[in-house]
Amino acid sequence: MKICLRLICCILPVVFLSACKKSDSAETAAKPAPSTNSAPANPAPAASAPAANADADASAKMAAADWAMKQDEIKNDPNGEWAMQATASSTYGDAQGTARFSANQATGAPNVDKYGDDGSAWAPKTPDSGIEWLDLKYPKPVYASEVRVRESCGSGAVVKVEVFDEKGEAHSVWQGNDSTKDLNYLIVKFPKTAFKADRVKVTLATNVVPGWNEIDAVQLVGTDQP
Ligand SMILES: [Ca+2]
Repeated sequence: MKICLRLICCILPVVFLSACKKSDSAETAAKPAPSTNSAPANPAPAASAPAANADADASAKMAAADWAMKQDEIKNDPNGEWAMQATASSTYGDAQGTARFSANQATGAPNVDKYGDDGSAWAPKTPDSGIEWLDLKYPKPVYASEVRVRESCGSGAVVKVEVFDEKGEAHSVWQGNDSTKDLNYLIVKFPKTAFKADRVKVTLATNVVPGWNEIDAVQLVGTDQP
C-alpha cells in the first residue's frame, strides 16, 4: 500500500501531497487552542503560477526563513531533550528495532527534511484506522513545561499528550484539535510539572487526517529545578 503510494508519488506529486495533507474540513476547523501553537508554517514550495510577483516571492522567502529559524532554535534548545527509546501501538509493516517506520525512528533529533512519507519517522500500521500512540523515554528526568511533536506526514492527527511521573503515573498535559500543518511542530505548553518526567506519550486519531500520519521526533522541554 505504502509502496504503491510512493510509486504514485513519483508520477503524480499532486496525488501524493493530497494524501499527506490535512483534509479541507479539518483545516478550516483548525484554530489553535490557547495552550498550544505551531511553529511558523513550513511554506509550500512556490507554485509555478505565472502571476507570482516580487512581493509574493519576498514574503514566501521571509516565511521560509522564519520556518528555518524556528526549526533550528528548537533543535538546539538547551532545555530540550530528544527521546532515547520508544514503543508504539503499531508500526508500518510491523517494523521492529530501528527499522524504517519503527517507533525508534521517532527517537533522537529530527531527521526528516521534507514533508511526506519517510522511513526516518514512525508510522503506524494503517493510515486511517483510529487511535494509535507513541510512548517515548528520555535520558534525563526534568520538571517539564513543554512537549514539541515534529509531524512529518499527515500532520494534524495528534489528539492527546501525556507526561509520566517517576512512579509511572500518566498526567495529561494537552488534549484537543491539532492545528499543525506540513512539516512542523505541534507545540504543547503547560505549567511546569511538580514532578520530574522522563516519559511522554503522544496519542493520534489517524482517522481525522486521511493518509499516513508520521512523527519524526518528539522533544521534551524542562529543567533540573522545580
Ligand atoms: Ca526521525
